[in-house]
Amino acid sequence: MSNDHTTSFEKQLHIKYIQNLDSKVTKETYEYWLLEHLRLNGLYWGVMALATMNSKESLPEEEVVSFVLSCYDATTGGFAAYPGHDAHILTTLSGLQILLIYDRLNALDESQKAQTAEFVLSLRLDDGSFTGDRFGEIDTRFVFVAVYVLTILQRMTTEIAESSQNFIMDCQNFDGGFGMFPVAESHAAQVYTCVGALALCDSLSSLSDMTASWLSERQVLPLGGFNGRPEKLPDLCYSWWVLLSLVALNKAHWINTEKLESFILGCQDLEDGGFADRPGNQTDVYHTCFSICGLALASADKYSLEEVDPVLCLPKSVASKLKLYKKSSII
Ligand code: GRG
Repeated sequence: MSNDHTTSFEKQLHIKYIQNLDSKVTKETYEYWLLEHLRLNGLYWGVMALATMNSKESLPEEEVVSFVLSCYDATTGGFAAYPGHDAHILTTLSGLQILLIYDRLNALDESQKAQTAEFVLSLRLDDGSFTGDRFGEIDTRFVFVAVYVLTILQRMTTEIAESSQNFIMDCQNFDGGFGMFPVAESHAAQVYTCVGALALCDSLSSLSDMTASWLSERQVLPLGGFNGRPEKLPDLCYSWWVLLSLVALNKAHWINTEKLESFILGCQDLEDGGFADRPGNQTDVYHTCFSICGLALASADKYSLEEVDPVLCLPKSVASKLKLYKKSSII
C-alpha cells in the first residue's frame, strides 16, 4: 500500500478498486469465499461508496439488482447475506438500501414488502428491543435497523417509535454515550445507531449535550482520526460513525474537521485504491465506504462528492424521497 502524499482524493482509483472487488481474479481467492456471510453488506458498502462518488453506473445495475433479489428469503421475508444463508435484519437493510440507491424498490412486489415488514416485526421484543434474527441476539444496532426498514416500508407507528425510544434510552450510560444493551460500555458506533434510531423515532430531543461532548472527545489529536472508545487507537470507520452523529446533533463544529480530513486521506492506498483502517494497513470495502462518506460529510463540494444523509447513510437525493415518521403526523 502506498500513501506518500495525503492531500488529494484519488476518486478514479477508488472506483476501479470497487469494480475489481468482484473480478474473476478475486473470485479465485480463498478469502473471497470465506467472506460469503458479508456479501450483501459488502455490496451495499461498494454501491454506497460509488453512489457518493456519482458513479453507481460503474457496476452493472441489472446484475446487482438480480443478486439482491436472489438473497430474498421467501420463507421469512428477510434478506440473507448470500443465497441459501439465513435471513438477518442487517442484511435485510443492506438489500433495501441497494434497491433504493438504484431506484428499484419496486423490484419487490407489495406482498414481498409486507412480508419483509412482518419479518422485522417478528423480531420485536416486549421491552422495545429487536433481535437480529431467529437466534435471539439483542443489540442497539438492531433497533436502529428495524426502525430504518420500517421507515423504508412505511410501517412506522407511534407505538413502535415510543417503545424503541424507551429501549434506546435505557442503553444510555452516565457518560452520555450508549452501548449494545443496558449497562454495556459506551461505544462510538453504537452511539451512531442510537442517535439514528432516536432520529427515526422523531426523539432526538431526548439527548442532552453530554452525548455530543463524549463523541467530540473521540478525536485523537494530533492524528485527527477518531477512536471508538477512550484510550484506543483511531480507526477510519469512526470518522463516519462519530462525525455523522455530531452532524445529526448539530455539533460538528466541536471537532477539528481539517485534521480529520487529513487523517482520512492518509488512509488511502495511492497505488491500488481503497482505504484502510489506519495509514499503511490493508484496504477493505467497509473502510472505503465509510471514509468516502466521511469526506462527503466533512466537505462534499471540495471532493466533488454527493451529499450524504447523516442518519440514513444514503445519498441525500435518495434519502429525501423517504417519508420519515413524525410524532404529530400519526395518530
Ligand atoms: C445505515 C450505515 C448503516 C448501517 C446500519 C449495522 C449498523 C447500522 C451499524 C454498525 C455500527 C457498528 C456497531 C459498527 C462496528 C464498528 C466497529 C469497528 C466495531 C469494532 O469494535 P472493537 O471493540 O473496536 O473491536 P475498537 O475500535 O473499540 O477497538
